Amino acid sequence: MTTTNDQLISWVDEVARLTRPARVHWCDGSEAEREQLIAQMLESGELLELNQDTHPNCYLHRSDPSDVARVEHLTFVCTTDPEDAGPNNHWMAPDQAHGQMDALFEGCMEGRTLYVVPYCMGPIDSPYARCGVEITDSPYVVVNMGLMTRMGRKALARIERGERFVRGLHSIGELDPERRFIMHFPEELTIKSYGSGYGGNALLGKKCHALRIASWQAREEGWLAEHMLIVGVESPEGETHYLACAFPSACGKTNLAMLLPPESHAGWKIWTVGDDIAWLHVDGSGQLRAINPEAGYFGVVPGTNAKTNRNAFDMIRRDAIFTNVAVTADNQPWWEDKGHGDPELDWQGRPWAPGNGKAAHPNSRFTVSAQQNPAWSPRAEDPAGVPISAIVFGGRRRELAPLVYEARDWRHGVLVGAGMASETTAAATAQVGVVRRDPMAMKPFCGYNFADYWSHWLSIGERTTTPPKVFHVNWFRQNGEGRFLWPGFGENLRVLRWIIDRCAGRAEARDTAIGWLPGPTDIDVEGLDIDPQTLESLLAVDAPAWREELTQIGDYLDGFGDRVPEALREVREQVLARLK
Ligand code: GTP
Ligand code: SPV
Ligand code: MN
Repeated sequence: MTTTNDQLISWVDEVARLTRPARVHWCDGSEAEREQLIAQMLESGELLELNQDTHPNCYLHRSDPSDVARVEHLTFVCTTDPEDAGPNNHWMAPDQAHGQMDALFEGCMEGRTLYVVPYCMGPIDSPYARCGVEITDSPYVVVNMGLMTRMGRKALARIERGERFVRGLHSIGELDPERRFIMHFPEELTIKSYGSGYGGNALLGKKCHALRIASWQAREEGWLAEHMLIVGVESPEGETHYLACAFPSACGKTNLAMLLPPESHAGWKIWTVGDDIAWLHVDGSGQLRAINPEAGYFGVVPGTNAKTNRNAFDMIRRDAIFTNVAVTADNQPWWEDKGHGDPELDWQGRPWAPGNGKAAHPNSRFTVSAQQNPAWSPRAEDPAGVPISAIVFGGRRRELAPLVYEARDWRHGVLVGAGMASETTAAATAQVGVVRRDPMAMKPFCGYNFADYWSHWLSIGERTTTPPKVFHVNWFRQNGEGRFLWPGFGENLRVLRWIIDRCAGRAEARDTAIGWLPGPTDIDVEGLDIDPQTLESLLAVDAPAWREELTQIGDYLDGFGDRVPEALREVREQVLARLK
């Protein structure tokens, strides 16, 4: 297989001259190709077979121990004008970045195969979908891209019809953290990634394309590329609302997108459209709609069990790739809070014993096709996407942020998103558990200046006939002993019900300084083991602490200077005034 697209041919030739691979393989995305790649990786040891009786077609990949998460400090946005990248990104001049990267890529594929991976982000016949081509020397990346995107012939056919495509060049290099960079050139729709084989650093369709480059394209073209799950909530009466929810990495998107209604909620159904990324458009009638650009899930493994997320637990028992989990004596995958079994070898393949710390890496992941999700929504293939009733922001915050509140209007909602903060997690290599500002859960992913991004968000609201309502949730409040106050997981449906009822004008709320909050009887807690004081503290607004928060948000916005939209500053002052 090759192509009729001259631009693609000359780019592949140019890259091959630079990287000097032993051979070039054009990926067609077929089952035979996938099987061949898996056989080859079993042979080389890049994949290990898991117990095929209990986990048919499941494999384990152990990544380099220094290469287990995204590397935000090595991720750059390279725009001509540094102001376009903004204080939220690391910046390097495009010429310098190309020079530095091309020096790393020189000869790096000697003895290896160069894979050309055409892919489509979004339903293959959707006008909202966008294509890309990733060149990589990692068969693990190819197989993961095959699960995570519409990869192969059909994507290439779209590109051959003449549409612009994102060029992503990737090599695992020497997997040396000192020779590792993830560079984005949004003006050229180009990505260069060297020295990592892990997730968001290497599967370039995901964070690099569908968020950093796409957010830039989205601003130019008038849409939004967001770090959001998309979920359909169907009531026993058959009414379905779709919500788009932005939570930072490892803060509950996959779990909420696949929520299993608790026994108390017979008749409710949850439909997963997407678990990580949403592309949002205002349609011809002024309705906000969303597609999921991805076709699979690259999900956090630890914590997944029959109680927290039965659907995910079942879904990963076949045709899944596990990265950095532990294994049991009979070669089944194992992780913390799996609920049964014991680890024999840890994620690095070392014998594990109690007291050795975690057996699975906290950022260990599964890769599976979305079609394996029992709650997968057929609307995920709808080229027009799904209509969005509400936007929900959320963070992981021990203190302060209540279980749920509603912004007064779209402008206030944009401030709520811009002012988000959350505790850091193992999804990125840095300190875990420190609260940091993470606007719209996009701190690591917005491909341009946040100040311009907030202006763009404001303009999207103006283009809708009725902007969706905006909410903020926090499943992660803790008591003094570090115990979660809210049961979370399936029980989060109770909060989604209040959100939907607010959208439909059916639910009560009380007016507070930070927005609309449910009163203690507005959320259905029947059958839940939660005492009234706990519920009260989950729904309390601590005015002095919020004054401090709004002051900090003001300082944060000031860091973006004059480009910050005036409307955002005004709303912040209004909220602060109400708190006094
Ligand atoms: P990324 O894939 O990194 O973007 O993460 P994500 O936002 O999809 O997070 P995910 O759903 O994988 O959850 C991350 C961790 O949070 C897992 O260990 C979950 O078990 C845990 N978690 C998810 N939802 C809840 C909840 O409602 N309550 C509590 N206490 N923990 C949760
Ligand atoms: C995240 O970190 O938000 C992820 C995992 O979804 S990764 O693909 O590594 O970015
Ligand atoms: Mn994510």
